[in-house]
Amino acid sequence: MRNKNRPAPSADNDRPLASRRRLVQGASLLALGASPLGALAAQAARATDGVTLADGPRPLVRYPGKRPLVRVSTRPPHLETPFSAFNEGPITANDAFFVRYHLANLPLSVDLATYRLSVDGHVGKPLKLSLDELKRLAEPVDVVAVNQCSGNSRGFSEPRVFGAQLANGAMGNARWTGVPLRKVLEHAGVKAGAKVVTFNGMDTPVLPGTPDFRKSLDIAHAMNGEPLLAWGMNGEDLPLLNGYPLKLVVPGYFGTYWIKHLHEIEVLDHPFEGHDAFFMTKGYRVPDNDCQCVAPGTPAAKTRPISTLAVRSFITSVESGGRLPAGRAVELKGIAFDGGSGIRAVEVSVDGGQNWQAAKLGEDLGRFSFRAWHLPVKFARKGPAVLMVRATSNNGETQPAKANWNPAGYRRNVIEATPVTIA
Ligand SMILES: Nc1nc2c(c(=O)[nH]1)N[C@H]1C(S)=C(S)[C@@H](COP(=O)(O)O)O[C@H]1N2
Ligand SMILES: [Mo]
Repeated sequence: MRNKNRPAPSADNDRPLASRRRLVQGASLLALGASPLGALAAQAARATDGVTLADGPRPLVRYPGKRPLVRVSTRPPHLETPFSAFNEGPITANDAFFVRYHLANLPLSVDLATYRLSVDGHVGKPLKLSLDELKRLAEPVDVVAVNQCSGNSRGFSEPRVFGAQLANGAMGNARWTGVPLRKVLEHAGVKAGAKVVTFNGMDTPVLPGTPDFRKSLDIAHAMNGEPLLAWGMNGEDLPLLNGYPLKLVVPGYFGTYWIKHLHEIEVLDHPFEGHDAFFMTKGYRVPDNDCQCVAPGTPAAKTRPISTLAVRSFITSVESGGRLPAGRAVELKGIAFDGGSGIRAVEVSVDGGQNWQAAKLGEDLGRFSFRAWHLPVKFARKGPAVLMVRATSNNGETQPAKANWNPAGYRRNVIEATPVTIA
């Protein structure tokens, strides 16, 4: 039961944490010295990202190691990638990658001399590893995978839903380098009867009543070779705000499982329950049915933890309200992705969904990655036009024409419509 004096924990389906307490001072985020985290965000030159949702215009702000990003909230930092960054290619640059935290006591620096990853619980040999020891534990592997927030695009939900009003910038695609979680668990010797594996990062709640941000994976998933303990992002160390020095990467799964500043792994021989399991048992849940949706405005009778990404696609070369020339070839460009079967086809409509043409797919960076697409089109007439894009995955899933709705605004994947002017 929720204590009345307790602030509501900020799951992506909940109201943002409202606490007036100042952030612990004294640590330093990169070279900025001892400053409250809020002050680390400098207003960027351009005022807003041009998207206005229910919370009003969204300023661009600058954090250490980041280009100007869209401010969703400051404490804890919640920053979106400006949509134009997705037109730079299928890999999202580290300095453009979105940032999401639930707890305001986040590590402002991490000292590798004292950092340790612990692996314990239902194992034969508990481990305490420095980052160097982890790197030597197994052959490093790479995976290109999309990290997308469950609530990405939630701000477009109709009727409106609670939670951070996000546009489409709470996603990104990177090449992650690390060791398979399986190798580390094998090293620790998972005992018979293991059920789930839990993950915890170094960030902690400001108030004692707020649950810690912990997530879990079923033992079979944890051992299937896909989840990675990653220290590398696009060939560099993880940016601090994206989880330095170590992040759990769960290809195909929503970002909520991708624990940042990972320092505790625990194997359980029983279900993960209680206060510590808030973000599994109360937050980040979807209606327990095929569409993971309910009739708009209604509650879900039965829920389950959110899991894999739904198939999606975007036009990136022109944004809503943009202008394109009439009478000559225009190259439309964009991205598509799904939860891990890979993209089979991308189709584009330039007439509001009446006719569809197949786009050309770009380089295949792996089934968990953004897949670039492009298509040359020509507009004969001047005036308004509505562009649309629709992806189909290798497992046959395609995007709905009408948005699915659920109370948290999770997993939105409606076919995007981009109104433009042909001039
Ligand atoms: N330690 C920690 N890890 C976390 C979170 C958090 O609050 N704390 N938020 C999760 C959520 S909901 C998302 S969407 C992703 C965002 O990853 P990013 O900030 O690296 O983009 O981090 C996940 N991992
Ligand atoms: Mo998220």
